[in-house]
Amino acid sequence: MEVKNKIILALDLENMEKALNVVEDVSKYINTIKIGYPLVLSEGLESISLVKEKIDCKVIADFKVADIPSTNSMITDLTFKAGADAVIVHGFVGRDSVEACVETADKYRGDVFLLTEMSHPGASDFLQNVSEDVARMGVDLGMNKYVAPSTRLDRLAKIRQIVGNASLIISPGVGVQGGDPARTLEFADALIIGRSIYNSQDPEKAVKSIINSIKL
Ligand code: NUP
Repeated sequence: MEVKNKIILALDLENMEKALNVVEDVSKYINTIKIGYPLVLSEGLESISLVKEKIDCKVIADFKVADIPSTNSMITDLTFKAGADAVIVHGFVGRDSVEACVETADKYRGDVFLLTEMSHPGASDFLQNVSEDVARMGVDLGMNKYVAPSTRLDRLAKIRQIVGNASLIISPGVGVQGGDPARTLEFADALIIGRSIYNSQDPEKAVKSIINSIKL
């Protein structure tokens, strides 16, 4: 997965027309789009194919899959059938649940991103205690794609250390949640950015200014 300009657009909008306008605005600079519950629950699972018809891009389905193995398999299967290129999966539910997603994704040659520690403050209540073990489990399973927070760089650095330099880490939390793009990219391979782009009056300009801040 080659993320253009190291920016993944989080398309958390509830209206397809608005979402497609943002996608079109940033299409020169972005080739990877993350779609999650806000868009899919508003506009349906076909949101994935509609976005891919609009611009040539990869879609990461942010469904934070966290169920028993058989249900995880079904969710993953439906996600790739709908045209997604990758799915984001929670690790805290355990090895068998994650394996179910990986096995199903393999049938579609799809990618699975393992969510280690989340970026919001509440992640330190419970998730932080297990996030290093989650990352180690991912390594043990031979996984090479991870999500880790830009809001706590010490934690991001630790997770990078565990998963190694050959793994791809994508990092949410830049902008509105407080993370810094350039500093995050010292440890992560790409940034997941939503509100700073789609809430901007001029999404293209917002993306360009983030790209400039990365290059400094
Ligand atoms: O730990 C995570 N933090 C996070 O913000 C894992 C995520 N998947 N996300 C998602 O990244 C979140 O659901 C949203 O889609 C995006 C960040 O958006 P924003 O804070 O840039 O608007």
